[in-house]
Amino acid sequence: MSKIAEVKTKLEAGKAKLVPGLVQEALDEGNAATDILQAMIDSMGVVGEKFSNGEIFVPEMLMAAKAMSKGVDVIKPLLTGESTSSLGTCVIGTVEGDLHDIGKNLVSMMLESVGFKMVDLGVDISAEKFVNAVKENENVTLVACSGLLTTTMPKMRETVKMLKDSGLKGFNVIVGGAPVTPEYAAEIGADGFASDAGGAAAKARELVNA
Ligand code: B1M
Repeated sequence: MSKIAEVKTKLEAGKAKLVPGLVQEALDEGNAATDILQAMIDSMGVVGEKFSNGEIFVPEMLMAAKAMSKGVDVIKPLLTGESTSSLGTCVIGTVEGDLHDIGKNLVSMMLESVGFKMVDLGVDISAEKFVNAVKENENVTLVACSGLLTTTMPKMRETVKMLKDSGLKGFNVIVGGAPVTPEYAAEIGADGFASDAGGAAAKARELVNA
């Protein structure tokens, strides 16, 4: 079995203690960090399918999530690098009612790598908290809202609306997450949408430099 395949198997089994070592071994074998990351993202898809099929339950999903986070820690320095530009401050968070943070963390990592100073509010963030963070931090040029649950998409709408109605200026709002579509992003008044972390960094740079 290839090292990447081993990473996938152990991640899907939620082996958080084994995954970081296997990720390091996969790197040592010459695999690209981006390929290992993609393999781990694919594995989370497999975990999601197993959950949908009733083969696993929330605790197993949680263990897989922990294993993924530990694996990402190993490759993070290779993916981010040193940014020299400054695109201002980005406030990022997962919307209210939603506890998923792996995608949000990847987006945060990529935004940092293209030159944003990141203020990560975490998960389950109300619209009001997003607005307060824009008020409390200097030079906020971007607000990034992540959401993974269809049930909390109305909270994303509420967040974008409250940010736009706040009277605060100088920033764009970008949204994303598995159930979010470009059409939905436009409908709720977001300035940008991306389907993955790399796309979020590209879109953010485009918005801020416009
Ligand atoms: Co949850 N969960 N979960 N879960 N979970 C999903 C999302 C689900 C699709 C699983 C399924 O049913 N197949 C489903 C949602 C269905 C729906 O609403 N459409 C689901 C459910 C139902 C639930 C619970 C309700 C289960 C329950 O309790 N009965 C519950 C809700 C809790 C809550 O949030 N209130 C729940 C709980 C959990 C755990 C806590 C156990 C755990 C999360 C732990 C954590 O994040 N620390 C968990 C996990 C791990 C998953 C799956 C398996 C994996 C999510 C993940 O990390 N993917 C997920 C199934 C799946 O995704 N197929 C599932 C990897 C990650 C890299 O991808 O987050 O999509 P993702 O991020 C991507 C893009 O979406 C995008 O970029 C990233 C990659 O480059 N992106 C952005 C994300 N944010 C962006 C922002 C941007 C731009 C792009 O701009 C700002």
